Amino acid sequence: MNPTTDGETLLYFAGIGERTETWRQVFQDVAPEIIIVDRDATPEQKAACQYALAWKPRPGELTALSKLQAIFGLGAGVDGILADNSLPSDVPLIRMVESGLTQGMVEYCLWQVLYHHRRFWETEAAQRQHHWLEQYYPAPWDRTVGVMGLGEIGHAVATQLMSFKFKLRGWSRTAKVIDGVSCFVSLDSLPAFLNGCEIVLCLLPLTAETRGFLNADFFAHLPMGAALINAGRGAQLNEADLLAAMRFGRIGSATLDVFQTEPLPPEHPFWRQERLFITPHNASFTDPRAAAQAIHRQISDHRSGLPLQHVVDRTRGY
Ligand code: NDP
Ligand code: OXD
Repeated sequence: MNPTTDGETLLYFAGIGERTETWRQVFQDVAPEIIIVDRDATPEQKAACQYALAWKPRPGELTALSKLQAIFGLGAGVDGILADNSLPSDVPLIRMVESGLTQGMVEYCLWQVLYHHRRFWETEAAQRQHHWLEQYYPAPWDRTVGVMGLGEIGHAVATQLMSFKFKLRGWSRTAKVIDGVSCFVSLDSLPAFLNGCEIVLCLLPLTAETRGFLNADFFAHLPMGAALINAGRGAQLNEADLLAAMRFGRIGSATLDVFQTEPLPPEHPFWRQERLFITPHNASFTDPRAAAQAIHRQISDHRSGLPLQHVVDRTRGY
């Protein structure tokens, strides 16, 4: 059901179709004054929307919203929204920052770092053979783990890994100081960051600079047998280069949550690659209730003349 438009706060939902009702319900509970307008609304109803909530809008979809004052991304990554070349350039785009999304990523990264650190697939395979495997692994303080991206999520992940006493490195575009993490900055320091990095986690946004950047050159800086965990975006990875690096043993094991094509097609060679672990882009989710609360706060602030938070810098791309 779409609303009348007089004097109301209207939020256009350009998200994932089957979830519209969930979001409508959540907004009704959390912020009843914000009315969800969906794709089936009339052109007049759409034109009256002051705000939009989007994940991968259809090209041109948001240009119909002539009164738009801000676009909220449904996720932390806004590449699916920026992919629309007709996106109004003067409307602020806000990425999702909410504690449930961050916490899910922390859980996922911790799980996967420990999985590769302890090579748990070996004990799983041994169990299937009824074999009592003698397995040895280094102490975490002898294991170097690198976190690429030290933003909202990368910083939280690095902090959690620190409590497990790994030798931690971090890499970002601008300089950071994080207690217990050796921080590296920009492309110039990438070789030094990767040199000796046994487990590397990619938590970068997809931008012009990061597209295709997990490639043969990148892998060549890692020690033999390194583990790669990519929960950033699939387009950051050169998939053929990863398969070659795994055949050659440069990459000993990998976990991928994100792919060039999602869902990953059944015939994709990744499904058959040994020691390559796949999760279906579910490292974390935006929690609708927490997100509705965050958007409600932002809209209230915006309406009172306060600045919006987490606005994407369109020139940087994140
Ligand atoms: P932030 O914007 O808070 O952080 C991004 C980090 O990446 C920053 O530290 C930034 O550096 C760094 N960065 C960006 N570009 C470069 C570059 N060219 N070189 C080096 N460092 C760079 O984003 P979030 O932490 O909230 O999210 C990160 C990404 O995680 C999202 O964009 C999304 O793609 C992915 N994600 C995936 C999910 C999943 O389920 N798989 C769920 C949630 C997020 P600086 O600090 O210097 O600006
Ligand atoms: C995100 C995601 O960017 O879920 O939030 O991928």
